[in-house]
Amino acid sequence: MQNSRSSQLFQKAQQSIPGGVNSPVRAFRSVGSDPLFIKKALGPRIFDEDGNGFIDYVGSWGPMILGHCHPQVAAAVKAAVDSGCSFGAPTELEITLAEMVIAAVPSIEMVRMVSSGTEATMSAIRLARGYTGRDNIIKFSGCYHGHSDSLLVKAGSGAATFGVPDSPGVPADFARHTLTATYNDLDSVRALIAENKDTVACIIVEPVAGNMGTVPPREGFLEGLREVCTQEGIVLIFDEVMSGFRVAYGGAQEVYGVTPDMTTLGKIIGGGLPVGAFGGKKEIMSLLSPAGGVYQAGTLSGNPLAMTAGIETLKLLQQDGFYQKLEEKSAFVAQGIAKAAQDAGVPIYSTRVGSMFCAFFSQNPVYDWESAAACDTAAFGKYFRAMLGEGVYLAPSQFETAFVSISHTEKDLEDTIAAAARCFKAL
Ligand code: KE4
Repeated sequence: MQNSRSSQLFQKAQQSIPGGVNSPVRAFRSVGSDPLFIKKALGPRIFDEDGNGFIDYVGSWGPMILGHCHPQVAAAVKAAVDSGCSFGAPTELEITLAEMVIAAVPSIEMVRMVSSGTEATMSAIRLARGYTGRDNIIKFSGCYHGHSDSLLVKAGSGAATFGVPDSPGVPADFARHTLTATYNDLDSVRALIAENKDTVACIIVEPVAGNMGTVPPREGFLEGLREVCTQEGIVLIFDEVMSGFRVAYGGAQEVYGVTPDMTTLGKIIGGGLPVGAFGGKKEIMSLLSPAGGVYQAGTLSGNPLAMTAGIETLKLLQQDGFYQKLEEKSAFVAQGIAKAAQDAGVPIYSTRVGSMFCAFFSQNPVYDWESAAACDTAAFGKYFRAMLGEGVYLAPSQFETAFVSISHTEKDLEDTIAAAARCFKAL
C-alpha cells in the first residue's frame, strides 16, 4: 500500500507525532506493515482513508462492544454537546453512571471516575498504599495495566510487543517496589509475599489476561489470590479495564465468582469516549480526597459527554439476552478460526473468554507470559497481513486480544472464518 493515502498520512504523521501515532500498538510495528489511517466506522466495520472497509475485531481495543456509531449512543452524545462539553463541576450524569456501575458490580460500593485505564490503575494503587501504609505491589509478567511508572515493569500489550516490558525512564527506585509474579502460578505469589512480609500493599491482576494475548485464569488461581490477600491484609485489585462489562455485565468477577477489594474499569464504560474508573469497599474509597487524604484529581474526570456515552452504552448492555447473543457469536467465530487452522495443519492454541479471543501461533498451551512469548510472532505477522488483505482487521500484535461486538452479523463471522481458512492455507 505504498502510495495509499494511509501510507502518505503515516509519512506525514511521523514528522509531528513520535512514531506517527498517539499510542504505540497502533503503529503496526510488530506486524511489518504501515498502519491504516481510519476515516470512519459503523457497526462492525472500519473504513480507511482509501475507502477500504474491514470487519473490525479491535473495536478500539475493547470499548466498542455495541459496534461503532450505535445510533442511540451517537444521538445522546450529539444532544449532550448542546448543553456544554465540560464544566469542571459535578453533574447528575456522574451520579447516574456511578450508580449503574455500583449496581452492576456488587464489590464496588463507591467509585471514582477518571479519564483512562492508566489513571484508574495508578490511582487504585496509590489508594491501596495509603490504606495499608505499605509500599510494595505485586503484578504479573505479561499483564498490562497502563503506562504509569509503577506498572511498566514486565508489562504486556505494547510494552511486550516492542520488547520494553521494563521501560527506560522508570527509576530503579520506583521499579523496586513492583514485584512481579507469574500469571496462573500461586506459588510464585506466595514466595514473593514470604520474601517481603507485611510490605505488600496490593496485588493487581487482570482476572482474564488480555495483554499477552487472551489468557484465562486457571482453575483456583483467582480464588487463591483472594485467599492469600485476605490472610495477609493485602488489597486485591482486579484490573477489569478490558474484561469489565465485556465478559459479563458484572465483569470477570461475576464469571469466576471471586470478589476483589477494588476494581478498575475503563473502555466500555466510556462507550468510546475517555473514561476510566476505580472503585471498591467504602472503607477504602473513603480515604480518597476530598473525603480522605489520598490525593487524586482530573480536569476532565466525569466529563458530561463521556458520562453520556457510558450511560447509554450500559443501558443497551442490560437488554435481555445481550450477553447470550454475544457468546454465541464469539464461540462461532473463535471455533471456526481454530478449525480452519487445524484443517490447514497450522499449529494454533486458541483461547476465549466471552467475546475476548485469541489465536496463539504455538504448538503448546499458553497460560502465562513465558509460554506466550514463545509464540511464532513472525507467523502471526504473516497471518495478520493476510487477513488484512482479506478485509479483516485484527489486533496488530500476537500479544493482544480480538473482540467481537454485538453488531457482527453471522455473515461477517462466516466471511471471517472463510478468510482465515484461505490465510492459514497460504502460510
Ligand atoms: P488506557 O490508559 O489505555 O485507557 O488503559 C490502560 C489499560 C489498563 N488495564 C488493562 C487491562 C488494559 O488492557 C489497558 C489498555 N489496553 C490496551 C490494549 N491492550 C490499550 C491499547 C493501547 O495501548 O493503545
